[in-house]
Amino acid sequence: MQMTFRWFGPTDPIPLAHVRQIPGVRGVVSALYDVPVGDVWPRDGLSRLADTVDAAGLDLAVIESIPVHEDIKLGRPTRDRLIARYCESVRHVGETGVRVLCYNFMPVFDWTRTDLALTLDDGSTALAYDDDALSRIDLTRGTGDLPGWATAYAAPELAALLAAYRDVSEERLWEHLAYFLERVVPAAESAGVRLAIHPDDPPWPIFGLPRVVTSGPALERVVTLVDRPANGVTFCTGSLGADPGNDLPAIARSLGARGRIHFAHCRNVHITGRRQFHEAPHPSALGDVDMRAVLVALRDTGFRGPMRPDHGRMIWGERGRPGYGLHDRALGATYLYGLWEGLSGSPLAERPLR
Ligand code: DNO
Repeated sequence: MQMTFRWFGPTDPIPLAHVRQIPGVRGVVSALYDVPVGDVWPRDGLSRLADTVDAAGLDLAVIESIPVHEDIKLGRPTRDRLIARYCESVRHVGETGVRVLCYNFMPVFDWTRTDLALTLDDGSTALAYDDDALSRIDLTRGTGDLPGWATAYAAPELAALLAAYRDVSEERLWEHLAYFLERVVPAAESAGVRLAIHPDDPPWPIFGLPRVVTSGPALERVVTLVDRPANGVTFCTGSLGADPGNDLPAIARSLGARGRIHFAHCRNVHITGRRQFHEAPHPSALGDVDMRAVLVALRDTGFRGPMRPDHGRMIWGERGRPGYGLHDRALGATYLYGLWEGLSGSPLAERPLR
């Protein structure tokens, strides 16, 4: 296992020098944030990013993510050109020496929450989701009202996109994912890159849009669509863990045994109702994810890939990008690192600092 930390590039308020000081963290998870969706990711931009990370004494371990253009998810005729460009980006990722590429196949919206700063008992704030609150969000005004990650869409553009998805059933979305993977997996394989699909977050349909990567059987289906080692998953405990029907250790065990977990996102959630949850500190006892059991499953199946703490709360007065402050994620990394050391029976391959 390699402990990593997400960094949002030079505009991230957290300097790489601080990431370097988190015990055991050697890998960085990052992306190019200035490439329009659908364009080829330039090789020189990627190597500049890798050099910046290198200069801080860290290693660019994962690209998260190259967004998949909506036309690909919609199965529009333009998809062939867009998929060819995606393959070229994947080649460039491989040429930069990065071995893992995380991506997702969620229509229109990436991870979605209804509250970015729910105050918990200890005074910290966390991201939260409530399906009833979601149903009150008015999308006729575009994405303006939506907290979270959303790509900004003006009202007419969003309305057109939502209308286009009315013809895309879950089965159609699966076909479009298969079409994409049939072309991208061979490119990844020859570039020496492992693809790691991120589960849908939350793992159920939102705003009437289909979402299919929501469970263990769904992840098994993804890796079977193109049954090659390069076609794997990001095992995200927080995304899958929002659905109490998902048995996380069992899913990790089964995908891990197939050698298809290429990246692990570890985060805890506390489920407070039907399709209602908030994020929690990483340790098992503080939420509904049995982190220890998940890590045991990863250990037993020989997981060797990058792992990162996922969303943290805002603590100690920190202000920053929701879910991506420094302090709580650093505590998460340290907890995960210790848990892993205890479970694996030996320290990670690290050297003492001078
Ligand atoms: C949220 C992240 C996701 C993830 C993408 C991967 O914080 O886990 O945004 O990066 O879904 O494509």
